[in-house]
Amino acid sequence: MSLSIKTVSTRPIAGQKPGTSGLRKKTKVFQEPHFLENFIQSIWTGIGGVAGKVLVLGGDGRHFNSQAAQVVLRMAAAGGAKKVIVGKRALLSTPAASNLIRTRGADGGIILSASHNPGGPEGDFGVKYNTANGGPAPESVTERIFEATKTITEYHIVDSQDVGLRIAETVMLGDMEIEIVDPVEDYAAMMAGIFDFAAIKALFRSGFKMRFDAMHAVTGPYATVLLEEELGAPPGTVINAIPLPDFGQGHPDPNPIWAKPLMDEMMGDHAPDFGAASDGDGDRNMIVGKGCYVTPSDSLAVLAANATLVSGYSGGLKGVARSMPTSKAVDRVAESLGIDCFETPTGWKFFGNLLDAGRATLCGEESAGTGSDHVREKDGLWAVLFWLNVLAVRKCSVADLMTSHWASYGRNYYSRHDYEDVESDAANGLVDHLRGQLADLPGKTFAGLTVESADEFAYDDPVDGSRSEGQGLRIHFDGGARVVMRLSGTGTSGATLRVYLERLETDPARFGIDPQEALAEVIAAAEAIAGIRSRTGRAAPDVIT
Ligand code: G16
Repeated sequence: MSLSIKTVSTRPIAGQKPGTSGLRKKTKVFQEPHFLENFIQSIWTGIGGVAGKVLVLGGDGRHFNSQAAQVVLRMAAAGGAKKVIVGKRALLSTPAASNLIRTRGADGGIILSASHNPGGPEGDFGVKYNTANGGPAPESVTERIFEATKTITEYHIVDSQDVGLRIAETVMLGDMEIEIVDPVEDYAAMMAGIFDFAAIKALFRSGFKMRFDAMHAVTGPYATVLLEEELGAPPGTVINAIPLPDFGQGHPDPNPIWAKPLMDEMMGDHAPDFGAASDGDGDRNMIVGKGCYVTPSDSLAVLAANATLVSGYSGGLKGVARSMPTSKAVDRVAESLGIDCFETPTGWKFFGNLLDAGRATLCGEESAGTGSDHVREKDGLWAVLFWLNVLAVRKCSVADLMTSHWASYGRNYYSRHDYEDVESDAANGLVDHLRGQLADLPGKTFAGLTVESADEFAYDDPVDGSRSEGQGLRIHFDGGARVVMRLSGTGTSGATLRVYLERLETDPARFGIDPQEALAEVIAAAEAIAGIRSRTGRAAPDVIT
């Protein structure tokens, strides 16, 4: 049955340039007339039309998720899409969406999420397009989408009622098929194929205790099925398991600041053996042992060093990759394994070519993202299961595992200082000023540290030869310490300055220092070089992770 297609006149709306990970704006902005529709139509234009294509659709369940999903369905039908595979209630975690795109041979997918940004009417919303490999669209595609947003004059949408998305079934919207799927099933099956579930079950049977904080976001249903139903962790292991449109008014970013209740429990006297959390759309993770927080950079290094203990990676790693600001802990593991370690710009999309070409198996970012070639997104629960599998085999605590890891490779003390919602001109002024100084920095000493080299990171993709410039300012000091500064590409108001600080320690007697203390000189040098306080008007960072 054909439905009538409405053609709606519109005009370009400023500010629709996709950032580090899709388009993110205040929810209210997305709800303004034509804003969402303009962007979706521009995606169709940017990908050469949607006619005859198969798409995957889902989101993290935040406020406006359901309404936006209905708009995408109507516009896909109007554009002549053949089929949309959509998660029940329009829910899909980002890694589950990536998996579905790949296993179903879809042409691409739309993910409705602003990831770790808060949700709700006053929070943020986002839309991301992923390509047929299951990964975030590369810059060449997002550029075409952005170009289309600047010239759009009309969009097309079918006239129809909302499609019921509560039952897994196949329905038609005009000539377009809609397959509504259980969001968890395929993902859980994939995890069972990678990890040794019997070993993890035995770990839980032995009395191993875990707490997983789903932060009222999309991983709740995934974690409940996998950890409690399939792996036998006691009920109550997963907390905040029901996805809520405003994430229970929380900030679904799994780090020691925003997952503070979990951190407090893990640092307390009666802490479980293992704690973990995930973010709004399920691609980030936080790992914490009893009394022992593991930085995302260290987590990547530990997974790389122990990968062959896990059946899905028992054949070894082809290579590893990390974003440039991520600590160099994994570099040392790669060196000892004799495999390549690639350094990419911030943004998961930059790992796609390396994974597709079989040059990297594991990837990770300091921003709580870890993943592998099983999908083309970072994957929060996958990282948690990986850790559980390693602990089940090594039969030791997280703290002991970290101590032995540092004894082998040294400890990369690491911290990120974020200055949020800084006035854009001030933030750009700071970066411009620092960029102007880079050439003169080598040889100069700040807070006792002498600059060895300083530059602005540019990435030449070794697979397709594309070049991405302006990817962060980096200052290396004699002795291996480093400061990186860049502006975030995921914020929705003002600018967020990220200052990444790192120093390698090889003396085992100094492995137990508080990271802020261990990095005190590096922090002071960053301030002396960039004048962060005076230029931002802030006495201290808003968030330290
Ligand atoms: C996104 C990207 C990540 C990036 C992170 C932070 O994560 O997918 O690759 O590291 O943002 O980016 P920025 O420093 O520019 O804010 P997510 O979890 O928000 O999709």
